[in-house]
Amino acid sequence: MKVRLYTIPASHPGVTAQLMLEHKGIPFKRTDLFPVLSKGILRAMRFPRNTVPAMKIDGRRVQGSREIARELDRVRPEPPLFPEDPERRAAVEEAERFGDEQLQHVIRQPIWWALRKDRSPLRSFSEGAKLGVPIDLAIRTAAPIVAMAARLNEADDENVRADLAELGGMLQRIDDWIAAGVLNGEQLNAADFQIATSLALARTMHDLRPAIDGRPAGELPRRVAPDFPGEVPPIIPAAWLEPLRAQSAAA
Ligand SMILES: N[C@@H](CCC(=O)N[C@@H](CS)C(=O)NCC(=O)O)C(=O)O
Repeated sequence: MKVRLYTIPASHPGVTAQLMLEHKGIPFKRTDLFPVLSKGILRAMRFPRNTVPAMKIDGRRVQGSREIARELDRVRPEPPLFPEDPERRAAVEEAERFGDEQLQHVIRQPIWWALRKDRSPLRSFSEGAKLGVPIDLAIRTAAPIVAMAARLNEADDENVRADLAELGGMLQRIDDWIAAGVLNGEQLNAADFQIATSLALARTMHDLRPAIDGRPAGELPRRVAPDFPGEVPPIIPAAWLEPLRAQSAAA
């Protein structure tokens, strides 16, 4: 089997795909793309959409973290990423969809917002990156890319404040799934890989880490994605964090 994964350094769904490949024991090569520029490159490579993760597997193109999970189960059934029992599978798929369609973006926006304000954490996110150019050069020339990525992701004050107000409820939902045995069970599933990497990216923000670490949701990224790169020193206004702090204290 010949597999190449296309991703962006520290892309949370990109790491999801990578961890699932590793979990399956499938050898693969990885190409890291620059954010924003990735969009044109993926189109030029005839992927149907312009986001990572994207994967070529024996010449076939598979794009999207959820599509990749299903393809990996198809080509290498063991260990399975979805339970066999239909009810349990439906629960895992619901959690996975939440991770993909809701949680990912609620974490993506604060990260781009923070990097736009201060690019110095970029180096920590580029740990182990394979961009094809020296990391120093990539970081020195990153300002327009970061500004564009923040704009394309609508990472403005208003949206980030709304994300942070929503995050407490999302963490509670994850705690509930863990309590119900849907997440963080003995055998890791596709939803674990999907959600853990968003939580791991959130934990890179020192402002968010305390609200995550003291609860069941905090165990998932430390178990599933302990090597997730990146450190973002405090940068978020205290008032924006208040709803999250209050929710975490209540939990
Ligand atoms: N939710 C989808 C899409 C993921 C997505 O939006 N990926 C981002 C990186 S985290 C991307 O490719 N962004 C393009 C860019 O930053 O230019 C998935 O899980 O596959």
